[in-house]
Amino acid sequence: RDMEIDMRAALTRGEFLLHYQPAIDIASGQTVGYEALVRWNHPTRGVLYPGAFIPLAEETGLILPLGDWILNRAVEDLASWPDHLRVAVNLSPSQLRSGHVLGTIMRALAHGNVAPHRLELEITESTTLHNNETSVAQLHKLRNMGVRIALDDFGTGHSSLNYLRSFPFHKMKIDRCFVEGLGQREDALPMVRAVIALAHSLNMATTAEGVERPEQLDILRAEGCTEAQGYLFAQPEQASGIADLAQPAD
Ligand code: G
Ligand code: G
Ligand code: MN
Ligand code: NA
Repeated sequence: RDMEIDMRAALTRGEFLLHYQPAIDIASGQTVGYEALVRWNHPTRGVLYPGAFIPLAEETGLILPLGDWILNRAVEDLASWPDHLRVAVNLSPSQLRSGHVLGTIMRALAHGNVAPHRLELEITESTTLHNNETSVAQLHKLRNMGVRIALDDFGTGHSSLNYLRSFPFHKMKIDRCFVEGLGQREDALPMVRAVIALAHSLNMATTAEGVERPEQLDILRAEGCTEAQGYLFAQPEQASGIADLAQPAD
């Protein structure tokens, strides 16, 4: 419970921050956007990663104010970036179930005067999503506005083929456990190839996560994967440390 009290205080004290990791278009080599990843600069425990506090935030309902803060900050940051860049924000299922995320996003985009297609929402499968009307209705409205919707962590056991039928996602993010073995393990390539073919046959773009070695990128390029993210390109870091995020002077 101490952690819950700390987390409430952290929101008012401004202890949360976002790190950004680039997504690279594989064909052109250009950065096309950044995924926002939340961190908590805890006063005594140092910088905490999402695994250490998101589950508790979900249990206690604090994910709603925290999620709003994340969306507002990410869109505010995006408004200051060059127009060709997107931001991707991870959503918890409970944020969608709550029903107010649509309003938060519409206000944030309007306030920053940001085109909706520059925002991408990353959704992980949860069994509650397909049979929850509020979640599905909001996702459809967001998609109709032009916001992009990505299915995160595909293939991890939280996602199923059936899930792909429940919503027309723009993009599939291929979990790094599939990408890891490329060029090293024989079973890696057939899996990645099948996942890319499945996504593309459903008109979804693909992002390979956790790309760490040049040989992985070469294979992904040959397989027609759309985008790549991983330590090969950059670790997540604060926006202020990323040169590409400065507006070009004209
Ligand atoms: O670097 P990393 O430890 O940041 O992120 C681990 C996982 O935490 C991500 O895969 C993502 O699912 C989750 N995560 C990161 N940032 C956010 C966020 O802003 N909101 C939610 N709900 N989850 C996040
Ligand atoms: O689940 P989600 O994909 O949203 O979170 C991405 C997570 O993966 C973050 O915790 C991020 O720090 C981590 N990550 C990003 N690139 C790499 C990589 O190349 N290798 C590894 N091991 N982790 C990565
Ligand atoms: Mn993600
Ligand atoms: Na992921």
